[in-house]
Amino acid sequence: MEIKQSELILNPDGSVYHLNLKPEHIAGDIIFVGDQDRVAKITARFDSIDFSTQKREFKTQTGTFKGKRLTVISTGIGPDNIDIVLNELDALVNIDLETRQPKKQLTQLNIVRIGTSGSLQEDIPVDSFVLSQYGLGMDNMMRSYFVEKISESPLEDAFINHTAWDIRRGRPYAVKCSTTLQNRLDSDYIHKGITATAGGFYGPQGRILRLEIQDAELNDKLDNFNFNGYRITNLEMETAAIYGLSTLLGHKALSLNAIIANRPTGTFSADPYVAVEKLIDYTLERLVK
Ligand code: R1P
Repeated sequence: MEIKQSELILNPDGSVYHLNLKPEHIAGDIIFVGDQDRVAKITARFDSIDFSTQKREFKTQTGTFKGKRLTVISTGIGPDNIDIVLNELDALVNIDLETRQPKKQLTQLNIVRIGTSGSLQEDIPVDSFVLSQYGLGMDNMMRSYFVEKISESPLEDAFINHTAWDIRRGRPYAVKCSTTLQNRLDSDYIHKGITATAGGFYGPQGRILRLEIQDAELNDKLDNFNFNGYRITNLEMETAAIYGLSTLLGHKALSLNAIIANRPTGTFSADPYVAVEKLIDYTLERLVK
């Protein structure tokens, strides 16, 4: 069935609506960052850049690093943007944009997020790195899809019981990372665990400024949650949605975060850019290994 113009919107030049990309503009290995300024920080290390574009918060550059073709794209902030970025990237490889038909032969992308995040554990200090073995979405974005086909319901149930989760906030969803990418990008000194993903920065992440929040104890409950030895290491805004949509669409995804804040101790990195730069170097070297 042909996908209608209103459902898969293309720009006059044939590129996908928000990302302004055509199929030839992207590599099979894609790095996601939140901040659009982080894109150039990564591609400054490249041998060459052969494509650049930007629309709104979605900046893309494709080039080669040590001979490997890589695309870097900024997703902006939050799971709503992940819905746009992943659906449009998938359309670039898995939908014939001329005939508007899904392809029979599907292409699998490798997606690695290089993000920043707040730690929920005292022993995961600022300037350390976290690899997300699971994304735990408290943001509901994936509930528009059948995420339960691929999500980890025992983990979700344990989390709901532990936090006395108010179901009016929607059922949290838990999705595992790609173990293939984990094996490529892991190392002993990287902290590992569950990354909780919130749909906002203040109330949804337990920050109280002037408004009362629905569960002021939520961060403490996240901090002491344990599921079969897995604890919640950190809290940010994209990982669960990336894992959910990538897995449903048949792509591989892994999220790495530089810890720039420690919520239990109330500390913030003296220079968050240094940790991000180190994580960029680490990730690029592992991707070309
Ligand atoms: C909030 O300040 C933003 O920073 C974190 C959060 O997930 C959110 O996107 O990640 P990035 O630095 O990758 O954007």
